[in-house]
Amino acid sequence: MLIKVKNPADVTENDVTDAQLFAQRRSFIRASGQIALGTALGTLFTPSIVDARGQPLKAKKNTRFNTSETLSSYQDVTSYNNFYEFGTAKEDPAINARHFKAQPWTVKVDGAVNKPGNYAFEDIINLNQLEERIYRFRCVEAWSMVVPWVGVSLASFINQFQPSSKAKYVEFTTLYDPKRMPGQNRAVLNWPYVEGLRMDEAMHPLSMMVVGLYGEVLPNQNGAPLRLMVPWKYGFKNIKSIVRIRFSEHQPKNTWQIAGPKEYGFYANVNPQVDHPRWSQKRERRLGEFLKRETLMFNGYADEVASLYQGMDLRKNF
Ligand SMILES: Nc1nc2c(c(=O)[nH]1)N[C@H]1C(S)=C(S)[C@@H](COP(=O)(O)O)O[C@H]1N2
Ligand SMILES: [Mo]
Repeated sequence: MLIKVKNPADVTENDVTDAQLFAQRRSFIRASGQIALGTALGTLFTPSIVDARGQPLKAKKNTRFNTSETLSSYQDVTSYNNFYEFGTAKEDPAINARHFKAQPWTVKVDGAVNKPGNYAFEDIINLNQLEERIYRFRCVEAWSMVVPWVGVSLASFINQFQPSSKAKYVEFTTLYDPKRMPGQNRAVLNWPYVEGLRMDEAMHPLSMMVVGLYGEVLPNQNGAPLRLMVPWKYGFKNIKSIVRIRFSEHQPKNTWQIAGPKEYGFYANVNPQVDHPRWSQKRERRLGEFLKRETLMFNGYADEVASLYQGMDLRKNF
């Protein structure tokens, strides 16, 4: 079934939070004891749930991908999330994904590829070859953060499957399991969540397959056990909890494009000159900061990626 939602901001908590989920959240907030109120975002209500930090991961700092900008706090990065499979409010994923089990995990690889198959997570991610990269991250909703991600280059990850010359695009799919992902019981999006990249975007050195952050295993709410990080694109391209990777000749339809084709395109490159139909994209609020800052073309990665889009009308290809 295909239900159209206008955009994340238009879905209020009341629309999507049933009584049971609400009760669960209340009792959790009571149990957690500590509640952080009044963040820079004003109305945000953030229970402090980050008590069980993840397992440490060994990762080599990749100094080529760095920034002198202040890192967003671990607390912000792990408690202010978009992951509609676990609820549509920013604090929902941290609460509702607490007991999600991201192991064992299998990824299906198919389509235009020489080594298709069902792969165990351990067989496609070498935990001894992880690197840390600090990237800016910019949500289409005009908030942003700076995060030390841990993972591998998406190119090296993809190359192990040997895509064929017919592979012009790569499509990623999130787990569909409403028992484990309670948000999928509501038709707020067309499940399962799907995203895609053009092959040259996927193979770009900035693109990353992420398995951790802040030197630790990826928290469930951030997309455990593996999610994309393509830092010059809006946040929604960075699909979480991936179970399928398909190579194809044709441009895939991504979930947000299906939900609102006038508002969300395939490319979703951060572009301050092209407004969202209902709000400006010129500025953004960095989590933890009060004053807005200017949004940079391609999220500040123009020198690296602008050539990928040479000759394309970025107003049409938004
Ligand atoms: N499967 C899935 N992936 C998803 C989403 C989602 O709802 N489901 N939300 C996207 C959006 S809109 C954003 S901004 C980022 C948020 O990532 P973070 O919670 O790690 O900051 O995840 C993206 N990936
Ligand atoms: Mo987003």
